[in-house]
Amino acid sequence: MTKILVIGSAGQIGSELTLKLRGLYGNNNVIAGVMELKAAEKLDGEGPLEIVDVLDRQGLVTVVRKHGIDSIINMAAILSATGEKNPMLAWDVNMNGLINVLEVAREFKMKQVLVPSSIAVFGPSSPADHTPQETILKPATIYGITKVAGELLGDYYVKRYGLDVRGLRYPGIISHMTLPGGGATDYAVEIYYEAVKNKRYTCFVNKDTRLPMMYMPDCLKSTIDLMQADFSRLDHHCDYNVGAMSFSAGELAASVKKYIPEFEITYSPDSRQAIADSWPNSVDDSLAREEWGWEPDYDLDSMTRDMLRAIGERHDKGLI
Ligand code: AKB
Repeated sequence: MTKILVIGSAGQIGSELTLKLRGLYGNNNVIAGVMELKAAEKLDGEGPLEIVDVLDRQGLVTVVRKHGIDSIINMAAILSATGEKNPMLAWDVNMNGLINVLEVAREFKMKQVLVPSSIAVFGPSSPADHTPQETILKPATIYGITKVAGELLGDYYVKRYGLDVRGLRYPGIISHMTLPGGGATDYAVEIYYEAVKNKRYTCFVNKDTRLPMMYMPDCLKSTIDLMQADFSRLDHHCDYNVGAMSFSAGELAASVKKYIPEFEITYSPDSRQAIADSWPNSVDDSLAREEWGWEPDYDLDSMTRDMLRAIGERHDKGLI
């Protein structure tokens, strides 16, 4: 039986992925790696929990030995907006953290490493619509630079050491269990919370800003589908485009308004506008569809209904 360590288990994707994997592989076979214990409330009592700082290679080795870890999912990263505030921190966590994970995986001859990439690998000179898998990668953010380097590094470990490293380029991920932390796509989550709580939202990108987005159930599905794909069928390894939906901030607001007619939105773009403007409107994910059968389930309105239902229930219980 495989033993998976999820680093960044308290984060937006890590928290839900850890629970999903525990459902698939058994609670004791999925170890939650968190930076601090209090960040892991949602995972409490569900299975093993360890303090893992991706920058502490020796600490990582100790956890790997203790649990007989044979696969690592590295969700620890500094995202785009936070990265622009602290570029050296982004470089340190995203690059030195990744090298630690890859080196430990190599040393322990692990079965698999999964390292997410992002649409942030693209930049202003990449084609904006239906952005191809193979195209110009000249990102405008430090986060994007680390993600391009991370994809190349992962591919290098596949070729040079025969390590099974995989990754996919997440679009903006929308979810209601754990808030995202410091990305330029965070408005697409905030809007739902503010619509439920206050019936109004001031959006930090303008109405016409269009980005690729994905609902959490599809994010989990794409991640697990790629993890479980037959390695011999993969031509690419660390850089799969995965699309689900693409909408402007105005279209997102219109979708919310269908279910909360009194909802009002205003637009007040800040420094995150430039980051969003440097990313694609939509991506071409035909390779993921061909190589490992990728297919999303949610569109904008089905996601909106589910987000408003889930956040509304928590609001009614006084939990948010
Ligand atoms: C961010 O906004 O930085 C992330 C991403 C698209 O990778 N959500």
